[in-house]
Amino acid sequence: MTKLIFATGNKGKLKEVKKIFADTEFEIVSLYDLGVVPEIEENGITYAENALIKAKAIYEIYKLPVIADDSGLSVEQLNGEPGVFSARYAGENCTYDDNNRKLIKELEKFEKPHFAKFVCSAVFFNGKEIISTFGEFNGEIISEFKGEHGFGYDPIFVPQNSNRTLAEFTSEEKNKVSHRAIAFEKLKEKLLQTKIYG
Ligand code: ITT
Repeated sequence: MTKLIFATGNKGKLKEVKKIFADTEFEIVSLYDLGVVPEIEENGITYAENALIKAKAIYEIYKLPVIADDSGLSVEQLNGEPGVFSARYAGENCTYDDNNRKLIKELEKFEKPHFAKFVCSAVFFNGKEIISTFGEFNGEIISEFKGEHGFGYDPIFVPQNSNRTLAEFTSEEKNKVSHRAIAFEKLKEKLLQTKIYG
């Protein structure tokens, strides 16, 4: 097995990405497995920059191949917000619930539907090579919470052509269609094609 450290403190992401790599020769090692989940300052302007900042920070500690993702929600009527600030939309140390309530409140003054998309920029870094991929997932934000699965904005995000929120999807269903699934499936393919890992 080839070890790949996943540079995330987000357990929801970790669960999803572990499943995506489950059928490969890659073993996803989490920061929790390693016992330290460092605070990394995400001061990039784009998702791709932030993903690489996380990957490089963890590579510098362990000198092993790393994958990372930076992701978020872009709402059309809010000109793309919360965007790269999705994790801290309602302020430092806020909960997913705080973020969802703030978003619903912000959207009260706009007509429905509130079109939105999740985006995910995934990256691999092994000290030399960088591989980046991207995934998007369209839907709309609703003003009530539904479902118990997933994390983050999933309970208020209804994917296009669905009548359920993403939190009502099972993890298997979400992992077939989500922004993260798209980005990491592409990353997996590129890693297998190029054989540069290690
Ligand atoms: P790491 O940086 O440690 O990976 P994080 O949660 O801070 O974890 P990001 O900076 O990439 O990750 O912010 C992503 C935020 O966007 C996340 O906290 C959610 O609020 C939201 N988000 C991203 N993907 C999501 C998904 O699949 N479902 C729901 N919300 C999502």
